[in-house]
Amino acid sequence: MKPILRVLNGEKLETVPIWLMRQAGRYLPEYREIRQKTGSFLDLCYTPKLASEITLQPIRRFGFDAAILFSDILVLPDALGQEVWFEEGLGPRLNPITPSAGLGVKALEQFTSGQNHKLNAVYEAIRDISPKLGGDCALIGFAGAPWTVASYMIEGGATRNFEKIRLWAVSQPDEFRTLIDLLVEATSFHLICQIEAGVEAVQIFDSHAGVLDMVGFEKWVIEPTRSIVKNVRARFPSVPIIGFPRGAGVRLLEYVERTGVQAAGLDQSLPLEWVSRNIQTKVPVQGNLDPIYLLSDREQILSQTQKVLSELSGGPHIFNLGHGVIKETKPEAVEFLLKSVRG
Ligand code: 1CP
Repeated sequence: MKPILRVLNGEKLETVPIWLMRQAGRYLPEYREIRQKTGSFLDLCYTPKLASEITLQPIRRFGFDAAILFSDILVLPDALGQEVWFEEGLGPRLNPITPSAGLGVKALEQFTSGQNHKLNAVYEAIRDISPKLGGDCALIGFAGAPWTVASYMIEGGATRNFEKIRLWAVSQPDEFRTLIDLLVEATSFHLICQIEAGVEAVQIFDSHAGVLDMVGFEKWVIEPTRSIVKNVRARFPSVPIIGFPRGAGVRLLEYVERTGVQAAGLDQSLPLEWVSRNIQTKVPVQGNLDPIYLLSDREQILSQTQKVLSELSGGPHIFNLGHGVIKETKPEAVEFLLKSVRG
């Protein structure tokens, strides 16, 4: 079994396997070159040959233990019929949905029946990548969690306060639940299709889980994730599911226990001593190194990497960052990180 999959199945390995969130992307000159030649970011995601090539770029350059499919969490609302585009410097933009206008169930039916299915290009990319990966490198698929995806759908893009979505969730919880239920179905379907196409593990990114209070966290992070895990397991009982509820803090414990994810992603805010006692005794863990260290000097990269490695040495561990690689990161720093982890 490939090292990452062994760890996800609970093994503790002498040499800790490594991959990085956003390991493909703008810090790599070979990515920028393709990006410049192609119309839009979504065109990259929907052109299987390009998405495949970009997925493989960091594997060729660094030899990570896993490739993460090059795509985005926002292909889902796009495929459901909401307009999504990416503006240079501004990030993702969407035509925001409102409680009354909402998204219809028809969109979901069309989506899950495969008619006008934009995401077929994503699955085709997976089928292109799989045979090109070396023996020990696993392919990871992913989706955004319903709360995080809904935040972009309702706010219309990146936001600091998430006030529109938080207000909608507390003032019209029934309508909001309809949206979340729709996303649970669509996300489960999207993950299952990725596994059918060849990914060997999946990660659920809940990047904005941390803005909710405890009531909201239960309803809109834990419950939907638990349903997705159940749906995917019903089809593929043994494909590992990694949950990454960023900003969950101590609620990560409840998240792990109640959602049933097979491994936990760690943001950089979590104290590793707490993680090793409370989380790593239950599931394999991945992450935590603040990506900012990769913009710092080698001494810091080495010492902080060793700190993470030693604090998580008591159980199954996959090395990763606490969030995505920052665009200004030098490829040499990533190279050095890999050397530091592999010794
Ligand atoms: O070239 C460009 O300008 C596009 C930059 C870019 C890239 C490389 C975006 C826009 N998305 C991606 C790829 C991407 N997004 C991957 C590919 C695989 C890899 O990790 O290498 C993945 C897994 C994502 C997931 C994603 N997209 C998340 C979850 C993880 C996280 O970063 O918290 C989120 C929140 C998004 C939305 C998104 N897409 C792009 C940007 C800049 C953002 C974030 C916007 C914000 O700050 O809210």
